[in-house]
Amino acid sequence: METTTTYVLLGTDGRLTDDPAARDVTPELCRDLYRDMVLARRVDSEAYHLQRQGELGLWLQSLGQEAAQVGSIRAIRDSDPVFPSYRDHAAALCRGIGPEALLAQWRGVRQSGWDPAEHRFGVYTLVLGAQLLHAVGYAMGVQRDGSDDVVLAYFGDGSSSEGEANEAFNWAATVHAPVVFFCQNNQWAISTPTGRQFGAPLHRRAAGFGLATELVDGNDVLGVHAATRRAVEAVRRGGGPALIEATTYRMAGHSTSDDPTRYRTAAELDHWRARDPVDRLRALLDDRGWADGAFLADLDAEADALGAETRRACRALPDPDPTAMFDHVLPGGSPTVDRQRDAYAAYLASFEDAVEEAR
Ligand SMILES: Cc1ncc(C[n+]2csc(CCOP(=O)(O)OP(=O)(O)O)c2C)c(N)n1
Repeated sequence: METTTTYVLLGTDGRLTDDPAARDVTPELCRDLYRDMVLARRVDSEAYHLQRQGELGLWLQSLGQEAAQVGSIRAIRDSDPVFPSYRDHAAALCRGIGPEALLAQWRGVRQSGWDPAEHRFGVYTLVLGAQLLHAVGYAMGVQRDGSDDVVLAYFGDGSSSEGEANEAFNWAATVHAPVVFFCQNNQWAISTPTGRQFGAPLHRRAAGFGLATELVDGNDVLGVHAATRRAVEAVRRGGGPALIEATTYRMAGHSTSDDPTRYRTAAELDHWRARDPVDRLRALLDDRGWADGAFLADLDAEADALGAETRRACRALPDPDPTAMFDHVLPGGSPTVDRQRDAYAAYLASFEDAVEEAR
C-alpha cells in the first residue's frame, strides 16, 4: 500500500520538529491544549467508572484520542459548526458542553443532552457516517447565507466505509462545500482493523473525490492544531472542502460492552501507550519549563473538582416520565403513537396494581 508522509510537529520524543509551524507554538497554547486534554481524560475516566457502577447504560471512551479532538476543535472558531460522531467527548467539553449534558443520553434519561444551536455542536450521531451528509447539507446552507463559517465533521475509520461517507465526500467536492472532514483513524472499528476496512488509505481515497487532504499524527496535538488551522483557513478562503486523516489509537475498548483483549494484543497497546498524546505534550512542557508547579497543582485540583462534579451531576439527573419517549416520534403526534403511549401507560400501571396487591 503506497503511503504518504505523516505531518508531525511534536515528535514522539516530546520535541518540536523543524517544521515552520513550530514558530507559532507558544507556552500559553501548549498549556491551554494540555489543560483541555487532561480535563477531558478525567471526565472520560469518571464516566467509565460510573458505567461500571451501574449509573450509565453505556459509555464509549475517548481515551487516547484527546489530541485529535482538542487539537482540531481548538483550531477553528467557536462559532464554526461541528457535526460529531459519538466518541467526541473532548471536543464537546471544549464547546462548553458540561458533564451533565454529556452523560444524560448515556444514562438513558434524555434523547440528547444539549442544544446544538447553543453550542454550535450537533447531537451525537450513532448511525455511522450520517452526520457527514448532515454536515454537507449544513455547509450548503452556509454558502447560501453568505457566511464564512466552516463546518467541521468528525468520523471514524470504520465509518469511512459507509455509503453516506462517500456520498458526502463526493457531494462536498462537487458543490465546493465549506466543510472539513476530520477522520480519527483509531485503527479499529470495534473488532475490525483498518487493514480489513480499506485497501487504500482514506486520505488518498478522499483526494480521488477532489478533496484537499492531509495525513497527520493524531497523537500530536500541536500537529493536529496546525494542520486543521491550515485546512480551515484554506476552506474559509474559498478553496473547497478538505479531509484530514489523523492517525491515533483507541486505547480503551470500543464501548463498555466490549472486551478488546479478544481481538488485539497487549504488545499493540504498549506500542500506543508509548505514544500517549497527553504524555507527549507534557514532555515538551517539562523540557521547556513551560508548566510550573502552581499551574500543575491548579490543574490537578481543577480535574478533581470536575471529576466530583461529573459524579454528582450524573447521579442527580432526574428520571423522565417513561411515556415521554413517545412525545417526539412525529410532529403533532398521531393516533397510532397515541395508542402505543396509552398501551404502554397501561402496562406500567399493571405493575402498580401488582405492588398494591402484594401489600
Ligand atoms: C450504519 C451503522 N452500521 C453499523 C453500526 C454498528 N457500529 C457501531 S460503532 C461501529 C464501529 C465504528 O468504527 P469507527 O467509525 O472507526 O469509529 P470508532 O468507534 O472507532 O470511534 C459499528 C460497526 C452503526 N452504529 N451504524
